[in-house]
Amino acid sequence: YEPDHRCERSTFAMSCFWAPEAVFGVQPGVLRTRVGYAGLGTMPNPTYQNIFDYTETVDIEYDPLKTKFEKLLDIFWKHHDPTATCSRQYMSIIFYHNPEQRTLAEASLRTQVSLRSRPLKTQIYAAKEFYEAEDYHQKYFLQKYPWILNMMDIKVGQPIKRSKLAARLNGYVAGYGSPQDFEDEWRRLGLCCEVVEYIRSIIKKNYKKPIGCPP
Ligand code: MHO
Repeated sequence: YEPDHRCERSTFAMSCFWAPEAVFGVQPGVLRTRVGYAGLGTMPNPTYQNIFDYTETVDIEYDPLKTKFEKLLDIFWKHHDPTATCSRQYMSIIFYHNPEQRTLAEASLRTQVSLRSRPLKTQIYAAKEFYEAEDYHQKYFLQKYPWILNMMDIKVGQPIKRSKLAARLNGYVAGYGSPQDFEDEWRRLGLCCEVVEYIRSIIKKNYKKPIGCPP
């Protein structure tokens, strides 16, 4: 696959990881997404059934010339409730990968504290081990549409985790990308007419009431 000359990572935990992967996947400048487990656990190799002290997390690769960490932070705050009391599995965490991300994360937390009346539960940690989740959690919403995966030759497993196309389509089918965004970009994505038609119909149904995580 083509290497990315500009690529940075950002990592967030914001409750069930299915929806955040879709939200971030469709943002301009986001290149790849995958879901997994990170945070306070110390045991090796957590799984969904045996998550130990880890937290559901989304890991993002982005092009820093096309989006900014600040923008991703805005999305983080907008798409979950950082004041909610949650179990360890569903904590609100910003994982920083370098000192700049840490500074920006801390500043944005201070801003949020000043804007909200309820105390925030969000933690800021240095990014450490990220354990990929099981295949069926990756691009969870897109996997509901095996016909699309088949048409675009996206295989579940390593390919769907690395696929830039899968990251975007997962966001669109989940309702996080607008019809206009899709019209502007489908040609660049290399989609054929039948797939475009089908995804249009799904966006029409899901946009503005995006699919969140069922309990
Ligand atoms: N209530 C959902 C949450 C899934 S999310 C990956 C379920 O148990 O299926 O935690």
